[in-house]
Amino acid sequence: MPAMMRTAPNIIVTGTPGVGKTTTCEELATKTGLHHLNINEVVKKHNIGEASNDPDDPNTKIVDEDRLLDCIENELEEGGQIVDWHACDLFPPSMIDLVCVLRCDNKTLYDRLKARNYGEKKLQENMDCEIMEVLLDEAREAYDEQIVVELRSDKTEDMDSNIERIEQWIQNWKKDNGK
Ligand code: DAT
Repeated sequence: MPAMMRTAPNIIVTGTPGVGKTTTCEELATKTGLHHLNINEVVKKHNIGEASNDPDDPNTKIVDEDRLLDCIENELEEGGQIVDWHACDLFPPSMIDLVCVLRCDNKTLYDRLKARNYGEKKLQENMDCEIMEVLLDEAREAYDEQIVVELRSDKTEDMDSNIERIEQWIQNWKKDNGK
């Protein structure tokens, strides 16, 4: 469905676990009235994640992406979704208006993941993911480069300015699309 049919834009907030997706999305949803579409919650609610076989990491779920898309298709069509997920290339580009990739410096991310009691292997995998810019590459490959923005999320001030910037972008989108 073309963007102008949507009531409000669909925005993906992605990045390595711990960069600040959920905190950013929650505050953005409160400030803008858009809906925080937390994919972790969707996976739980519809029971579409299978436990991985990794004995070091029994809590990580492998998600059936086709079923996930079926579950959220209506919401994406309607628009006004802030999609919170650590992957982004499964969402159809025609339904996405902006992709924000949050980034975090190594030391800060390490501390945040440590505070979550991640095991050494999972911690290292996620650190590698951030260092190798995996999510940024994924976003740039899946979407038009013009709609992909990289945002630092090291400090509280970063989060505040990211939210302000996205709020402003939403207002402009609405003006441009006659909403
Ligand atoms: P994610 O959803 O990407 O896994 P989160 O929103 O749960 O990340 O944030 C992880 C922790 O880090 C949480 O305690 C909030 C904190 N945090 C995230 N981004 C931050 C920032 N820019 N400034 C200060 N704290 C931040």
